[in-house]
Amino acid sequence: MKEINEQAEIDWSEKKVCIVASKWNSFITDEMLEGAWHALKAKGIAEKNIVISRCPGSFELPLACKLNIDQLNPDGVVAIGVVIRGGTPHFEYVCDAVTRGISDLNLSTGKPVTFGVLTTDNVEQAEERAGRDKGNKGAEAALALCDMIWLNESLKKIGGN
Ligand code: DLZ
Repeated sequence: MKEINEQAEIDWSEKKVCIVASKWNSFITDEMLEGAWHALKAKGIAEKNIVISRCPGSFELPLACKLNIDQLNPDGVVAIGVVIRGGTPHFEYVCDAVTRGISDLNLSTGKPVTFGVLTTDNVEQAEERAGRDKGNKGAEAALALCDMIWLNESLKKIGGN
């Protein structure tokens, strides 16, 4: 059995990452964006290599991430949004679209796009997950992205590309 070495070297200062945050529920997405930014900085990614942009709502996240990939060619993207259940089926439609859109984007572009999108029943649940009681899902998505970038780099080395 051949297992990839967990200690494989990677120069994070050379990596370029985009964070795309939705403006809808920005009082929560801003906290998640900050969490993601700090997590990337702590990893060693240079400030100049962290590009932040915003889109109107979570529905627009997949295209906004794709535009970042097409125009900036980053190593990966963190998508940040908050969808809160209301009294109409809108919640399901937006959740469906953003989940499928981001998942498709990973496969169609071959670039990691991680899912920092909260889908909650109410504002309290979202706030808890944006830096209060239950961690910061923006930071978690940023670290997941670093894991995927690392995996790609490690496989590249093994494959000799
Ligand atoms: C319209 C809408 C609603 C009702 N709720 C949310 C939400 O909870 N979270 C979110 O990110 N976006 C919401 N939106 C906006 C849609 O994502 C989208 O921006 C609009 O339908 C315009 O395409």
